[in-house]
Amino acid sequence: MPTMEPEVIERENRPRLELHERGLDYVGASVASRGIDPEGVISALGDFNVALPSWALGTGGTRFGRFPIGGEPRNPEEKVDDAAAVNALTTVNSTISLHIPWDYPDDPVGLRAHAESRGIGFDAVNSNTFQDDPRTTDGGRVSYKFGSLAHSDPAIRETALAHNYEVISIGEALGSKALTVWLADGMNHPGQAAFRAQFERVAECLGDIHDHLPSDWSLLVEHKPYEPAFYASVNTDWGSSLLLAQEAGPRTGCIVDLGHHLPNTNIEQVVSRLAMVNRLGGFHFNDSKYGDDDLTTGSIKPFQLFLIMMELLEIGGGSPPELAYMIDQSHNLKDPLEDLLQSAEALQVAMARALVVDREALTGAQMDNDPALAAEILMAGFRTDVRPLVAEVRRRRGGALDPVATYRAAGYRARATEERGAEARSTGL
Ligand code: PSV
Ligand code: MN
Repeated sequence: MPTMEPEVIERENRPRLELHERGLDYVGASVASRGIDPEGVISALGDFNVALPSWALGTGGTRFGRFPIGGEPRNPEEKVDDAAAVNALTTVNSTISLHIPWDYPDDPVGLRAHAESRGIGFDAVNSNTFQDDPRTTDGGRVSYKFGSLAHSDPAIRETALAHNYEVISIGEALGSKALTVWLADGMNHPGQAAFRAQFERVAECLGDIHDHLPSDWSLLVEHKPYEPAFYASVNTDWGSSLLLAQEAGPRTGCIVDLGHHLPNTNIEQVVSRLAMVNRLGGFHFNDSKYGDDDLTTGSIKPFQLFLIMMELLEIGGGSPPELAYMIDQSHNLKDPLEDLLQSAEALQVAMARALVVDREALTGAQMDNDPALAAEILMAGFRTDVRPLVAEVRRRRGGALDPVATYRAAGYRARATEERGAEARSTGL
């Protein structure tokens, strides 16, 4: 199995170290001048772990095609290996989120042991009732074409519930602590179904799932305005998601996927509102230009990402709160591992920028109704080149100063391709 050897990381770090240390001194001094301890920033960043999605370790595609890259992981074990390679470089992606049945583990206990040996744990497990698969559709006897938890036929709702229960038991064997439910249920045509009846069926089923959870688990519900339901999704927006979470039970939180909002939605405000009522469950990070584009995190709207991090620090009292953080992207052109490395860096950079904002001064400017000063303080954080702080987190934990360059120098993709084959295909959409 291909691995990311510490010696290679160390070798690649060596020539970069001097410049890194100079940058670190500079940013440390500039942050300290704002009364912020750079060591506190480094430590908070180290605690900000973001899970990797099993389905994004291979190439993604669109309905117009897919262009596999070679050496893609062929099973959950190989996906864990690739996650471990990413984590060896970044040190802040030590968990993986499995999608069932895309990543149906034949031996969950064995998979867990394999993951543990690679330093990888299991984040939320995801059920899938948006596709027909004999393993989720009662051996192919039912279809989710017209919905799953919202379906008018109780037998189909039961089948979808049984699938969710099975995913929970797989997750228990893996050591997961949450189930994420994203539903494709809705309508493609006006008049196709009744809004209220669909919503009530989903709410009731989510309540059943909630009550089925092990006592230390939580349920995460994820909204999305459209696709594949192009007229109306049942869980269409954060308001619907909040209502569903409230109806389902106290251990239900809402997932905010950055691509699942109508254009120009103020996502940081959504984050604040959900947190205010204790229903912010976590994030699916990606970026979006037009819709659910699943592009590299921070590549289109880095300022939005920074403002979301500002809200997270507000919620966490100055450090990232404990939520389910995950990357959810589709890597159509880039090597998926390089795209994940870039996304991990973007998340750390956005969080670091928020951590170096002088929050006390910002609150003062807000209370004094001084928007110009508030902007100066906010932008001082956003404009700080925090990359040495982020790189220092990695360096101290044996990670790479330059993850993408190190990944390339290690020849990981070539080794994976040699081992798994140029035609190896990963499961996922
Ligand atoms: C739906 O678009 C989504 O964001 C959900 O999280 C799915 O589980 C994931 O993408 C994978 O398709
Ligand atoms: Mn998502």
